[in-house]
Amino acid sequence: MSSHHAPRSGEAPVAIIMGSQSDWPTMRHAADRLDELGVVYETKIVSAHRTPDRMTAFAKGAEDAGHKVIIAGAGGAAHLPGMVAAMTTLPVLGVPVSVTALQGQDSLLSIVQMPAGVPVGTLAIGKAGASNAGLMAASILALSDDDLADRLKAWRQARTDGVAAAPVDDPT
Ligand code: RP5
Repeated sequence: MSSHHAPRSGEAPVAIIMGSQSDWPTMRHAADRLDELGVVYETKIVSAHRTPDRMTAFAKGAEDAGHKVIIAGAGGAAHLPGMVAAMTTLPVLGVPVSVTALQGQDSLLSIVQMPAGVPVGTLAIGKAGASNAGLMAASILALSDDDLADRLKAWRQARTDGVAAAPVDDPT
């Protein structure tokens, strides 16, 4: 029996936010994992630099909106995850997106090196980081949702079971 309290209508436990439309091809991999695990989420474009008021309203209202975990992706001078983390105590998972000549190294360093007291859980650059942010959001929610914990374990087991014992010439 799950101890999870289902979200009220319209509430999404996970918010996936990103600085730009151009981040979506990366950030959609977080959404894909949540879809596979049956976790409800919202997606929003929120830019620290271009829409700072929208960012502030989102971060200050995130808890009241019913969000439990925030996934924030941004490229370049990626201030979005850290600025959102400055305005909420919800867990913030930061995803560096590779969109500039520096190929995500810039956003990784912008996101990861937070001052003590304002944590951002920083994932890998790009698709792998977005995908793992989705999985990590699910594992956080699974702490209080036994059914989700079972789905997450099954998801991981399926990946394990999908690894062949030996390589073949043409895997397709
Ligand atoms: C960042 O600048 C966004 O997160 C995006 O990764 C990057 C480039 O944005 P666009 O110029 O493509 O809108 O703020």
